Amino acid sequence: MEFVAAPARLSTADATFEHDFAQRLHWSADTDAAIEQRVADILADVQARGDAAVLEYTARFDGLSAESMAALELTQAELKAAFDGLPDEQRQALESAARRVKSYHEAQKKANGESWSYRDEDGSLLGQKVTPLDRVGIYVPGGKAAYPSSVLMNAIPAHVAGVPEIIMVVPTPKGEKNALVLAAAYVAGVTRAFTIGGAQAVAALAYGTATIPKVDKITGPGNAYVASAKKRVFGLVGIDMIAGPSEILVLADGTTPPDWVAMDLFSQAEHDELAQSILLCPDADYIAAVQREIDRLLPEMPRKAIIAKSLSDRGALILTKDMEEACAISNRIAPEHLEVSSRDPHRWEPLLKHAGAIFLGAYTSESLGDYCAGPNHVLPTSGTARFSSPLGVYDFQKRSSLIEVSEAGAQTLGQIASVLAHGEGLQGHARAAEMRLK
Ligand code: HSO
Ligand code: ZN
Repeated sequence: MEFVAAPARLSTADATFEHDFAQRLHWSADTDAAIEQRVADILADVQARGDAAVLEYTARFDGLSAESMAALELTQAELKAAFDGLPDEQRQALESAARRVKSYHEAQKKANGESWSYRDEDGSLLGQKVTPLDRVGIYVPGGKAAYPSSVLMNAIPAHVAGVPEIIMVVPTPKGEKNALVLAAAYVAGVTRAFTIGGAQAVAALAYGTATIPKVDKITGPGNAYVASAKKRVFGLVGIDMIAGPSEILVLADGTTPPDWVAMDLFSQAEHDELAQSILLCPDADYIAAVQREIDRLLPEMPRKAIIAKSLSDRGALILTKDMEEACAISNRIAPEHLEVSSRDPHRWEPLLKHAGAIFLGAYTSESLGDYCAGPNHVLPTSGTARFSSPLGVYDFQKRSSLIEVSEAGAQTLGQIASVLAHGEGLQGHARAAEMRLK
């Protein structure tokens, strides 16, 4: 079977551009009502029956039967054995990636994850105290999207934030364990791990069972059932985000070898048929060259069927008037990953406001960011980079305000508060402030 990857060819000069552009970008995260109902039932059942319900669903959905939940726990010795059993090359790569991801998140913590305070003119202390969450749950998908790199990207920021207990769940259909996922859990410092998944695992983490500890927040990607379960337990626990299919947008000035750009477009397209790869470029000849490289390289790709479908259904090669216009369109898309494949990326970077991660220059392949550059690969998708940020240390911390009013401060603030409290008709508030006035 021959596959064809035919991304839409758009030009901002065309009268139909706005219409075609809107059609390409459209993605609906609508969940199906049948899934919603099944998830609601599973959550209620796990809440009522705990371990017994989780064991039943695990046997039914994953073909993994066990007598007790304890039998589905992966021991630290098992995680370590998985790590020790890897080929040297994989062990070293995991460790190097983990080291770099850790350094990056340590810098992030230093820059915006520390407590602070100041004193005002009355000597009152005002500040913010940052504390880690006590216990978090990390959902790691099984099957075709079992990514050890995602174990690192979720667990390491939690660890750096100072979370003392990190509970990992990973569906393990028929009991077939993924050694790299287990090894990554070992390297990243996961506290406990269970071979459970789906909505039942999210429920177990959110409500707690006799065996699975109740967590304060659940992070990590998952299928439609997991996403729906996370939305439903939000409020009882925190969640990170509901991530959509992967996206890459390459902003090219035409100076990068076109086969590099073609492969970068493939790198996200190969994740999922719904993934989106877009090229924005002011040079029509270069766009044609990238399409030629797409055609040449596609047959070599093991995942060519997925790539061809993703590029043909959701991909686009867009000709712009100039680089400025390309930057403006990129901001409208607010992509998960944005590559500025240009000779002078720093000229364009100030114009780029909305993107989960920005990769500067021809050497900065997005795939390096997926594994080992250091920044997190859990990023806002579907335009949500307009208002949200990469997963980070801050997602595993919370802040408490600190206030210590001095005797002098009680006079200054007491008068203001008293006036406003009377204005709101709240006597108790007013008198609490007034009692401290001299
Ligand atoms: N690009 C994905 C993350 C990933 N890639 C994991 C490879 N492994 C996030 O959009
Ligand atoms: Zn990727």
